[in-house]
Amino acid sequence: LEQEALSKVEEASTIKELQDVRVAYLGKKGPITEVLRGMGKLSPEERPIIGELANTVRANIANAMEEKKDAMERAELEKQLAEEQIDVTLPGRPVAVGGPHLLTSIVEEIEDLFIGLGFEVREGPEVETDYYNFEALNLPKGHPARDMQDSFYITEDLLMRTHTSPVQARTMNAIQGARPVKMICPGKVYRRDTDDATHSHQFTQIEGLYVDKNVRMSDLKGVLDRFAKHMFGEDREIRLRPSFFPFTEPSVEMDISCKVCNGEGCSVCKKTGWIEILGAGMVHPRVLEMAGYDPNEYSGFAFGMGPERIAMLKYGVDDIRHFYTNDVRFLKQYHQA
Ligand code: FA5
Repeated sequence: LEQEALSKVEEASTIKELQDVRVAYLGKKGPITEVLRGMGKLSPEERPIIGELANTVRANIANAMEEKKDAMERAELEKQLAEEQIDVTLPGRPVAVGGPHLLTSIVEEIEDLFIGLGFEVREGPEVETDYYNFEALNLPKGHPARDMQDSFYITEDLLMRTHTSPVQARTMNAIQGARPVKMICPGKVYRRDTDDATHSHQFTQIEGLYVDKNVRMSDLKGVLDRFAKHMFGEDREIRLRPSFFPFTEPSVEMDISCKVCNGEGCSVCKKTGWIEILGAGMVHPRVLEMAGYDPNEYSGFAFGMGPERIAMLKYGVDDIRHFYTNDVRFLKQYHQA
């Protein structure tokens, strides 16, 4: 019996089979239990001999099972370890890493420059009231200059802001002439412009405003000159041309001298050698007054630029739509390592 059971244990190839052998030989209905149960019928001389024999057989079978079970578990573990082995010498799989959008990088670069010049960064709502977008900027209802910025209206009094200039009005209005202001405001703006290589119906602007006692046009020119040289190189010149904005007087547009250099030398990027990048001027006395500043005491300058156009010039991007179509091949070219 013992031999038979041991060879069954040996043959068992799964834990389940081993369990079956245990039930068959050592279980309640198994032969050994039966022998032990029948002990009472034996003579007193036979009892210890048979008892001891039965117990030994039981212990031997149980030990063999235990060993077999251990061996099976070890084999299972080894198999698992072999299957799950990691080859640390294999090359890693590259993970796709994103990076800031070119426009984000340009805006941050401009912000850093102006923060260094003492400007605070402000924000304002993209859904704006007619009052702040136009009226507070000296553009009353019916003013023909409203047509310069064709607008997306939501209601009669609410629209998608057409420029970042309302944030000037909001900032000054909150202070009510109590102290100077020196801020820039980057953000999205919206116009009913037809999309083409240099126009987008939604684009970015960065507004700048400096109001204090004795702020002069030469301060504006100095700040803009620093900006141009920082963004495009120390050899760049700026030129201010007379222009018109209802919220500034006098108003100017700023051109920057532009050279494009390649292997064959340098040439100017436009026939004139100058390219326009922003609008600016001295804050109109009416605008100061409406926001609670005394124009006899305070003066200021303001400017508004389009960072897409600046990035296009700086990096030779030929179409503004590249900023908004999210073609990864375009975006990747400008990721810094
Ligand atoms: C304005 O929006 C004035 N608020 C700027 C200003 C601020 C003047 C403060 C004076 C004082 P303008 O409409 O010219 O001005 O737009 C300013 C800049 O935004 C332009 O120089 C250009 O760089 C950019 N821009 C204008 N329209 C578009 C467009 N459709 N797509 C992309 N960029 C545009």
